[in-house]
Amino acid sequence: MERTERLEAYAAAVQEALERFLPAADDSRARIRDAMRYSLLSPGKRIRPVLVLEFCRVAGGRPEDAMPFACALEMIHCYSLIHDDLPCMDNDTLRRGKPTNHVVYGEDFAVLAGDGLLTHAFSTALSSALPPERTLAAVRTLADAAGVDGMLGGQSVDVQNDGRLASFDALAEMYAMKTGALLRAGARLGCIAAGAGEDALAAADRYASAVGLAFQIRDDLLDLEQDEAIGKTTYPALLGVPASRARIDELTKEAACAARFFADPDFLVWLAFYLAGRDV
Ligand code: GRG
Repeated sequence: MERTERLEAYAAAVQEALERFLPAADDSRARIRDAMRYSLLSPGKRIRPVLVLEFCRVAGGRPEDAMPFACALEMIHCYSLIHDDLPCMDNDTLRRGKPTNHVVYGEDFAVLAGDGLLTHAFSTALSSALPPERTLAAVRTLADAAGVDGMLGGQSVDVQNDGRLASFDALAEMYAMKTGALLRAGARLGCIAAGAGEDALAAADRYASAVGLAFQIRDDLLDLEQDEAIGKTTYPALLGVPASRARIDELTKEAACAARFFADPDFLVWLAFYLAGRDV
């Protein structure tokens, strides 16, 4: 299968599964269900679930067995975007080419939709038919990645410092939590679903750590092009644009090297380069 075809096939399978895991219903809670579906089903790149499915495949499992973990991770990512867009955070009005959740449903329902997705992520992961010890490890991975030692921790450091970090190391640490934690969880969840050993988990972690930082530096460069993040500590603000681009190249090569632990790494290698050059 061509790499772009594989990416599209994964994204389509995720879309169909998300729809299934989050059914619509014309009941007294139709509004909260609608608010959750509005953001979850809107067209994201689905990078995190794609990592889950592909790491499951390269680690010797069947991608479809990892789908509950993949969808759970996308639900957590989507909750974070809804809350990040709120007036009390970034106050954004557009996301994935559409009005943000609070613009459509109001701040109250946007908070509830985020809470609903976070909670539903755990029941989705628990619906896995894999052996219980794998499901338990996946739930632990999701909780750790989302919580104070992961994405939420990174977001709170960012908010507390109003986007101005004291040092390069502090910035890198904040990014590793805010953006890196869910990407690392994606790679890890795929390996867990496949029942892979510690060596595979370590290679997956190296791959996703490098891809995660490259992804975030790319985001900084995109923000710079669009005059966003003015006055904030970012990679290009600290290192300059050429050195930031060079760092993305280095990290992408590191990711490719880590992917070669697995027998069939072509798609992961391509994905690392694709994400490093993305324009959205
Ligand atoms: C509010 C608890 C809480 C956390 C928010 C993820 C996050 C933490 C904030 C998003 C800020 C941001 C734009 C970070 C840059 C990297 C990033 C996570 C971009 C969005 O992810 P994509 O590009 O989005 O994968 P799509 O829409 O494709 O899923």
